[in-house]
Amino acid sequence: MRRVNVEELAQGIADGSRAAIARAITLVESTKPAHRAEAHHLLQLIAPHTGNAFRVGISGVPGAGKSTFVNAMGVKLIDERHHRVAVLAVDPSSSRTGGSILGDRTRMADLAARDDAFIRPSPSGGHLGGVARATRESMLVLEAAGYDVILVETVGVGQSEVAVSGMVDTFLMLQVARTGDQLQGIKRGILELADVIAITKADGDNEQAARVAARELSIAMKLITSDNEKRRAPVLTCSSYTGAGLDEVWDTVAKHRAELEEAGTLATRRLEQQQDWLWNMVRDELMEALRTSPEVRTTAEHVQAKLADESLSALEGAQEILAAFARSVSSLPWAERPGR
Ligand SMILES: Nc1nc2c(ncn2[C@@H]2O[C@H](COP(=O)(O)OP(=O)(O)O)[C@@H](O)[C@H]2O)c(=O)[nH]1
Ligand SMILES: [Mg+2]
Repeated sequence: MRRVNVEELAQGIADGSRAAIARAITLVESTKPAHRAEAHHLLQLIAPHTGNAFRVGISGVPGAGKSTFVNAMGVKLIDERHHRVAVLAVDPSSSRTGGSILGDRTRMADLAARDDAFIRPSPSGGHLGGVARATRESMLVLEAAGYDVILVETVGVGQSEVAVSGMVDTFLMLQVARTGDQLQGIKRGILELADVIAITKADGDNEQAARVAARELSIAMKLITSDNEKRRAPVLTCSSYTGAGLDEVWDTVAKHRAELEEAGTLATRRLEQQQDWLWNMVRDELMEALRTSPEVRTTAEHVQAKLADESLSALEGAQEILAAFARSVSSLPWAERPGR
């Protein structure tokens, strides 16, 4: 990526230029130190124009119908409710050439054709922390560009759910019912993150099974939430094919957000998210510095060799590696340099 004029980029975002938005997202996705510095500057410039969107997480096991749902719901929100809709994804396993994204692209063709939609696939590769950071910063770019609904699709394998619930206002969980089969892929920890649950593909032969599943899950949610103060997530059914139930799902999702706002908990929730992010970023930067430090690498090789011939304990080895890290810290861009 060639060098960017960050002020110009911020202006382009404010003007809603798709090219500027795409470039800004590419910039915040980059992990190169020079790009990170530019990204920080950019995020500072756009900060006053962020935070105004309704941030919604959408989760469910692969094949649950998330992308099809996002397409149908996104089109509805634009055409009928006059929103501007941005779609992001958190999928640490994805690669840009991989099948899942191509699949998503075709499943979201109707939405992609709308002027008021912006769809960005998950940043590829890397660890969850990096992907989540890029997604969160992309969300800020899209808010500054005037998108007022941000849908964040996640892959439904656990950790990415937790990351996404840490960046959205309302978390919508999609579930599928299979005839004669109990609900698949339900983990209690994940269900507890859900603010609203929808059983998808409630159409044709599957409609009845979806209703039964919704009833069962509703009862299960009662049990899960009975032991704490947590509000019980409502369970609905919908079909992205027929459109049945989509309005109810959105109304329920919007109601959750409205309740947060009325209770004053939206601000609290976002502040808690900021605090989590603060420490996530500190942890990520530290791990990255540790991973890339030449001193640490050299020392680690020694330590591992000594561990192998039992001339050193793990405890002593850890101390040596930390000492090597401490010696290298002063050369890091964010390290304070006392006495200068
Ligand atoms: N019958 C029916 N099939 C659906 C519906 N939504 C999605 N599907 C199908 O389910 C499969 C998985 O959908 P997809 O959106 O890619 O799921 P994702 O992996 O959760 O993003 C595809 O073959 C879709 O055509 C629906 O509302 N009704
Ligand atoms: Mg998908």
